[in-house]
Amino acid sequence: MTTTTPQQATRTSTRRAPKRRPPAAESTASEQARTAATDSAPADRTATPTASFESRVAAEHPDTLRKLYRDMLFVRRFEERTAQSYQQAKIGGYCHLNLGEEATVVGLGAAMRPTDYLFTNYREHGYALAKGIEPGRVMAELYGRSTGTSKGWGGSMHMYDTETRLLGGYAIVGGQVPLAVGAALAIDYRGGDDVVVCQMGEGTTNIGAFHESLNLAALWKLPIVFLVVNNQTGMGTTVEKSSAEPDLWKRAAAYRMRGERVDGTDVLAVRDIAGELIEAARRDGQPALLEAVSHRLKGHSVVDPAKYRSEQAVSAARSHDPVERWKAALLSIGVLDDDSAGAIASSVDAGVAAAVEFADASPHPEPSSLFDYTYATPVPGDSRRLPADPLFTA
Ligand SMILES: Cc1ncc(C[n+]2csc(CCOP(=O)(O)OP(=O)(O)O)c2C)c(N)n1
Ligand SMILES: [Mg+2]
Repeated sequence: MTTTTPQQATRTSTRRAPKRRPPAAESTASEQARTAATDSAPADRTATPTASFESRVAAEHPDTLRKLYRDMLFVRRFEERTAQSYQQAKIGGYCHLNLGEEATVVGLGAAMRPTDYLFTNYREHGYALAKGIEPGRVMAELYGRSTGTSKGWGGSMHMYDTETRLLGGYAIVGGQVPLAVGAALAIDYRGGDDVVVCQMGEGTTNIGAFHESLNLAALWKLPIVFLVVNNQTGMGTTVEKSSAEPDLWKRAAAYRMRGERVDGTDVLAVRDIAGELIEAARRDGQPALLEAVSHRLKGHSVVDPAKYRSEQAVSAARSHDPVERWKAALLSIGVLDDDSAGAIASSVDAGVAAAVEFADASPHPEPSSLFDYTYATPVPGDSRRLPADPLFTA
């Protein structure tokens, strides 16, 4: 496809030419590839899977299949243990779990390079693990201990780790989206081929900043993939009750961006399409939106009994359990048997227990360090008043 789209025709060059890619005039091939990809119809891959589940599984090395199972089971058991520790008052504040979303979390992790950046919402423990942060440091952050990812001051919703490039953990719905676009802009300016992935829930697609961010990402051709985890519920509100267009992947079309929908309970499907979109962003600066459809197995947060959910919705969620589904698939093709499944479960349980032990044995942060990490650089006149301090000092 060589026709000039209105988008190309009106693109102005007030911005500095990105270092990462050759100037437009010299990049005919990549421009063509990008235009073709943008013009190709967005796809709902849940409706038309490209290949059968069996043939996709058969194409993988058994070790890969088992590792995906182990990683998903780790997230599952880690989150179950987190809920237990919360009930024991070892963890405070708000706490949201990835139960039911393990295939999306692990599939995405398998598609990203270690140097790619990840921004998430507050439901991020699994993503922190998938990005490669030591489980003990993740649990320690939940426990509010100084060995945690944010030195114990962030808690469940504010994990952050520059080494593995998890740039948060954001409690404000949509707060991460403009920041992620800013990171993608920084990559574009500096050069290099890293990509930003910005995870969010489906409720977030109705926040103004979502639209502003997609617009800029498309206009400036930034290396970013927006991952919308459609667990079909924002707190207690269904996607149909909150979104005029509940096919969220179609929203990409408003920005001439590639949009895809994938079964978020199918770890291989998530890994493959996320990988494709991430590589297109890396290669051509082509941003994309990926909607991963899954089910939230429990309430919005650990204290939510989710009484608003019908029995039908609960049993639908259970029947789409990604970890059980994957285990059954691997057992049926002989990649797992009872012994190997048991060995994986034992090693996962030991890993989670070690994380809890590490967290529990770690010290609480010193109150005097409360303000040390609020800003990256000193801010004149910033208040350092602790809760019990007088309002005014003489
Ligand atoms: C700006 C803003 N408005 C409202 C809230 C309260 N709130 C917290 S989570 C949430 C629902 C978000 O749902 P979704 O984006 O689908 O994410 P999920 O919890 O399903 O992962 C709301 C409304 C908030 N944190 N920030
Ligand atoms: Mg949701």
